[in-house]
Amino acid sequence: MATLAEFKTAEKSWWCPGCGDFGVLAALQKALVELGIEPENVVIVAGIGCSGRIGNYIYSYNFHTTHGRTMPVALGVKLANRNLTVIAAGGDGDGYAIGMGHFLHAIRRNPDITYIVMDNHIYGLTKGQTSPTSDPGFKTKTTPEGNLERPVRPLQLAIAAGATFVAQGFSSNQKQLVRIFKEAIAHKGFALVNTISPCVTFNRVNTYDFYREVLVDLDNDPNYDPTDRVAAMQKLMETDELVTGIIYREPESIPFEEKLPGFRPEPIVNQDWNLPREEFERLLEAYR
Ligand SMILES: Cc1ncc(C[n+]2csc(CCOP(=O)(O)OP(=O)(O)O)c2C)c(N)n1
Ligand code: SF4
Repeated sequence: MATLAEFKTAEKSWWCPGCGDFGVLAALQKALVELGIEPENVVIVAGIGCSGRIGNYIYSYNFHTTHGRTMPVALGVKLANRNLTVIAAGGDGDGYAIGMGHFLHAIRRNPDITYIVMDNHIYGLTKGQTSPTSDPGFKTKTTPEGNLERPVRPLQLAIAAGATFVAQGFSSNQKQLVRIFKEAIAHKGFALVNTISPCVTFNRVNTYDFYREVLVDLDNDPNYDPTDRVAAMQKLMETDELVTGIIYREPESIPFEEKLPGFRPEPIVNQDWNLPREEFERLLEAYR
């Protein structure tokens, strides 16, 4: 079984000291070790952003894709080889601005992919512009007079789109984050883990202290039922999404790839795709 050290790479981190993304990285490596998954069976599909560097620091396969396109790439990987553990990761800009269309349609399809959004309410890599999750009134280089837009609420959107697993973690709550990642990876279907991951350089409002003050931990509520979709939506609306824990989980989820017509348990990558000559000619005929 792989150890924590075996999931680390020799690459020196490029993140600012104190960046929340360190906590996300550490929790993900720990979750993979505790689940007994081997590095050669993991594919990180990362977007563009500070957060997208996460794949460089995990010893596994890493597909650093273009901005906002983690979802179609991750789906392609999963369809080609469903035996792989596919983890998509990126920022709130990557997932909820340019990648928003892919995000909602990935949820509808429910492939067995874990999607970790490292949400810092700002564009970090491009040095501090307003993002879709930025608070109203938030002042940045693109909104010097304060953000005029209402923020996207990704957890409510995910529930409304039919998500089968929705959770929120906080990068400084390692114990809970490791548990959430383990459950998300083990879930049979699409698992969204929005992870609050403060940007200490460009966001001086949504800080670690701010979140420690306002976050409500669902683990402390024995009456909360994460299998009740309506209750999940209500909780998110009541708390304005300032919660951590597993918000919703559908116990009977069947992943997209298993519902495809002609599904065969053997991954496509291992199937014999040599067509007999006559069959190949017959297929070509349709295009002549
Ligand atoms: C197609 C395209 N548009 C815009 C950019 C510029 N760009 C790079 S990263 C980024 C946003 C970064 O913010 P986020 O996704 O929240 O990640 P963070 O850096 O905060 O982790 C943008 C707009 C790009 N690289 N490609
Ligand atoms: S700019 Fe922000 S998000 Fe990027 S590495 Fe630094 S602290 Fe992290």
